[in-house]
Formats: sequence, C-alpha cells, structure tokens
Amino acid sequence: MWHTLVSSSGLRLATTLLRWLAFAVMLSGASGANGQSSAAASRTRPPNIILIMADDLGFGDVSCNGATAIRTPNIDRLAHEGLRFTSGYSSASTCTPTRFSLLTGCYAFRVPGTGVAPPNGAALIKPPRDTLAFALRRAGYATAVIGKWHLGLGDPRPDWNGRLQPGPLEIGFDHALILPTTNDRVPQVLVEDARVRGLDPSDPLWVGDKSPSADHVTGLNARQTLKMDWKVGHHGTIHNGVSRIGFYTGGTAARFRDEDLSDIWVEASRNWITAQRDRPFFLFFASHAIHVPRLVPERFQGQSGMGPRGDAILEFDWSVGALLQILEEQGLSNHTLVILCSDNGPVLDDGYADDAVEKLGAHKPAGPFRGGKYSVYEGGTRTPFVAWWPGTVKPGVSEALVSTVDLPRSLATIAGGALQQAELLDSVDVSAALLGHIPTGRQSLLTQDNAGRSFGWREGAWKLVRTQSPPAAGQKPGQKPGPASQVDQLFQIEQDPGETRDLAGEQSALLQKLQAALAAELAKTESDAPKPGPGN
Ligand SMILES: [Ca+2]
Repeated sequence: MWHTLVSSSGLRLATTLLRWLAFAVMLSGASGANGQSSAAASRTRPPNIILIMADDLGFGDVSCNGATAIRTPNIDRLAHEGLRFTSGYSSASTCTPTRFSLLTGCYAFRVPGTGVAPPNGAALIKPPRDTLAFALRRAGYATAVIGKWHLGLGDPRPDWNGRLQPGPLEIGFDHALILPTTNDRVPQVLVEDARVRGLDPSDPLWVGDKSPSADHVTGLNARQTLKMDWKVGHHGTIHNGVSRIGFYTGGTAARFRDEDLSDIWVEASRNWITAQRDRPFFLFFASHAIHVPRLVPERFQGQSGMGPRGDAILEFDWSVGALLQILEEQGLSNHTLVILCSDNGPVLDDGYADDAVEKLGAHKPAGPFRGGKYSVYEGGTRTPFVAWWPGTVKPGVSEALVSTVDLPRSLATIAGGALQQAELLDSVDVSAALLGHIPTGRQSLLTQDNAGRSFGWREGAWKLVRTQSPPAAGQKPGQKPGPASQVDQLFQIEQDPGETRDLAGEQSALLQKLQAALAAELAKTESDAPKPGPGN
C-alpha cells in the first residue's frame, strides 16, 4: 500500500525510477549481451510500447502460423524477429468484452452490459476504474489510442455534437483518434480526443436506433444502390454504398470513406510517434481490419485472390509494416516493444455478401482450431500473438499461456509502472514470458463469449468448454422463462487441439476438478484482487 500513500510528485518520480532500475536489472540477468545493452538503455528510459490489435483476425490467417494461401510478410517479420506465441489468447470471442478486459484487467463477464456495444452505447469504462493507460501514464508514458474504440462514449449516452466524455481521455489516454463503435454500426465519423473530427455545427450529427423518417435511405428501401449487399441485420442507414446497423443523419463533412481508415490511422500514428521526443510512449493501435464491412484501400482490392476478407488481411499486414517503418525512421526500433494480437477469432460471413465463404478455398482462418468469433472453442480466442523488441526479446516460439487480459499488469511491469487499484483482478503478470525469459505464463486461462454466459477454462493439457444458451422464453405472458441449458465438454487440448473428442463422460473426476476451478474463478469479485503494492 505504501506507494498509494505517496502524494508528492518527487517521491512518485523516485518510485518510478526505482522500478525502471529494477526492471533493467531483471533484463540484464536474463538476456545475455544484447539484453545488457538494452538494460543500459532501460536504466534511463523504459521501452516505448505499441500494442497492435487486429479485429477478427484468426490464428490461421497469418503465414507465420502456417497459412499458405495468403502471405503476411510484415507480421511474419515481426514473428521471426520476435517471440511468436502458440497459446496467445484474446479474453473473449467478440470485440467489446476483449477490449474492456484489455484496458481494465478485469474479465468483462464480471461487469454487466459489456457485450458488443450499440451505436449510442454509454462509456463502459469510467473513472475511478484503473486502466492500462493510467498505469503507463503513471510510469511517465505519453499515451494514445488510434483506431477502433467500441467501448461506448459519454454518460448516459454520447453527445455527438458536444464533448464525448467520459471517453479515452478520462481513462488515461492523452490523445485519441477513434472510430466510436465498429464500422458495421453507425456513425462513420472519427472522434479526435473528445469531439467528432471535422463536424460542421450547422449540420449536426444525429444517431438513433430507429429510422428518423419514412424517406430515410436505408439498406431496405434502397438495396439496389448498395456496392456491398447485406445478408443479415445490416440494413440501416447507407453510407459509402454500404448499409449499417443503426441510423444517422447529418455530420456530412465529418464522414470518412471506409477505404481510407487504415491510411488515416497510420498517418496519425506517424505524426503522434514523431512528436514523442521527451518521454516513452504507449500507442494502442486498434485496427478495424479485418472486421466487416471489408472495404479496403483500392491498392489491396482483389490482391489476395480470396475476396475482401483476404484483401483486408493484406491491409492489416501493411499497417503492421508501416508502423515498423515509422519506428525505423525515428531510430526507435531497439527501444520499442511491439505486441501484436487480435480481439477475437475469425468469422467468414458476418452479415455482408462479401464472398468470404465462396472465395475461401483451402484456407483455414482458425488454423487447426475449432470454432471462431462468438465461440469459446479454441478458434474463438486463440489468436495471433507476437512480442517484438529487437535486442531484448530473443527471437523464437513460446508455448507460454498468455491472454490480452494480462497486458495491463505485464506492460505496467515492463514500464516500471504500478497498478494503484485493486480492480485489475484478472490480469496476471506474464511479462517474463512476453520477454522470453521463461517458457511459462499463466497456470490457467478463462475465456468467454460475448454475453459472458459460455466459457472456456484451460488448465494444463485440459480444457473445459461450457456452452450455455439463454433461458427459453415463457410460452405465455407472465410465465417464467425456462431454465438455461448448459453443456460441459472436456478436451485434451494438447493431443486434440481441434476439440474433436469430448472426454467428459470418460474423465469424470477430471471434469469435476475443472468445473470446481471454473466455478471458483466465476465467483471471484473485485475485492479478491491482489492488493496494490510494489511489484503489482
Ligand atoms: Ca472483433
């Protein structure tokens, strides 16, 4: 508790310097000659950190994980020069809950309402909750999020024409250039810091969940005009020839063209990184690729031979290369830790007619794993995961168990920062595994679906898969809903990574052991979190 009592900035700085020094000593003890040179640098300054999160990118979508139908040379370079994890996970199998736990260190299922956020969703992370961004800011970092947010803005709803707070700036980011929701939902505008960028006050932005007028142009009444047809759900307001979920009017000058998103965000990253001269920086680069609608820059269209989904993989790979190039140009490559991950596993048809199924061929987006986005089978959450820091992270492959929920505590350790609050209940310090010092990470792992009803529980070679459907609705008004149906399966995940053979009936004692472990994890509350203190 001692550091939470320190109030003078001088003492806080001294504390931070001591943490950097301790981390430098840890590096020099474990990394050989290269580590010693980096450790020398770390004595004066911890590494910059870029966290690159893909959207819906599957384990098997990158060639360093075995894809042959598509090449991802920049991600491959990151993997070959860094540490590629074979058991790297997103904490959930959809966008919002993974992003919630990434920033808070708390599994999303513990906090109601953290499923996929609607267009007018309120901010899901608000002060005084501690965050990854706060932790790194306390460690002296400049902090920015550039890319997809999808964690809600404002309270109780976004004020699209005013100040959108709480938002990133209220939870530890110095700068933000974000897509508020996800691009198959409205509106197609960017929020810079706390306001819609380029908004003309004389053309106010309205966002709603019902059509504003009978003649409002939507994917239903103007379907013949669409450049990419919808298949399920996405039949609200049309922008850029594509209809979305939800409705909006106005804000015409502020609207972006979908095809330009990656270029806008890479350029914004270049400008922000270049401006960080005096202190280490943390950039959360949250790409929208390869989420629907898959509208890639013209230079990638048709290049994969796999349709827009494959083209979006090329787009994402390009953005990774562009960020690495920025680091090289700035002479920062040896002073920057890059973590690459995905927010959930792959999906093919996600509501638009974009030939993702038809042009897939032999490509396996989830690699050897079962399931994908929305699922708690391995394909839903076991995703590309790479740590890269030339001269410090020794190149190789790690089987350590690591999750996106671990990044707050782990990156805080690497930055020499501290987590001041007890809310980061679920974040495990796997920094030694990320840096390649040890081959092991977590002892066990929980993953969840969007609603927080179905779970995966991995422990050693075994995995419990709990799928729980919602209670059946009552047959008559006033009648109680029927019970939820729950199914538990057990897989020997090392011998059977495809989760094909359910051993629940044969291994009842083991099943009960894992059920008890999962039950204990589900029952935890934030008061059970490790108390803050040195080393946390
Ligand atoms: Ca996603």
